[in-house]
Amino acid sequence: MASPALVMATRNPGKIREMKALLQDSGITLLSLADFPLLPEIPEEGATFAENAAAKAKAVARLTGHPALADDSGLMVDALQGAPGVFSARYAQDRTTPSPPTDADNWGKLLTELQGVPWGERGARFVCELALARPDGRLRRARGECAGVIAFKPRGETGFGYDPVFWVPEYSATMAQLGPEIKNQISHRAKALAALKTLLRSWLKEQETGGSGNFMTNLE
Ligand code: ITT
Repeated sequence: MASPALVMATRNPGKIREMKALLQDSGITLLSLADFPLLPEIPEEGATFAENAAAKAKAVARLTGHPALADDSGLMVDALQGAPGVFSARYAQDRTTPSPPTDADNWGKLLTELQGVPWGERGARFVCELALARPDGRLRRARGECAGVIAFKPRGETGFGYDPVFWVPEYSATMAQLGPEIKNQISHRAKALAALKTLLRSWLKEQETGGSGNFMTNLE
């Protein structure tokens, strides 16, 4: 019997790599948006991580006919009143250049904004909102957070996004120095996914046995 399939509703390779590692022993076949090239781009227009994740998961589940897992995440910095927040991926976007900023552009801008801010005021947290949607419209969400401090300079090579400047006090290292094994134990993404795992298994079991909902692929 084919193993049940879940579509990861993201184009971010860092998120895909981590979700794959976090679900590696689950027996779930993981599909990504690359498996559905005809899918339209789903705009992120919500004011919160939760709204964006829900909109992405619902659209992808409806269009593909598979349960979909969307991740809207970002970094909230205390000294910047929660910025860059939902704009984390586009923080250093330059209006004159259409290409999206690189991770280094984004954390470079963050370090510039925080110049002169002392260690004690550099608190921040990563936030991850996951939304799991079924093709019939049912939706569940989970949130995970990971607290840290914005370092004065980047360190480490692993992970993605703001990891090189995110200092994890418990390990006296940046997230990018910790490597995937430790990151996947403590991250905002790992915590949110842990809260959804039981439900995920039961929904996929229903899919496998044809229990409920229409799981036919709508994009053939
Ligand atoms: P999708 O919308 O296709 O999922 P995206 O990169 O546009 O990809 P988001 O809008 O959720 O995703 O932006 C999240 C940004 O927050 C991401 O680009 C990173 O810069 C940052 N981020 C999220 N999780 C992170 C993590 O675990 N480590 C470092 N940075 C992270």
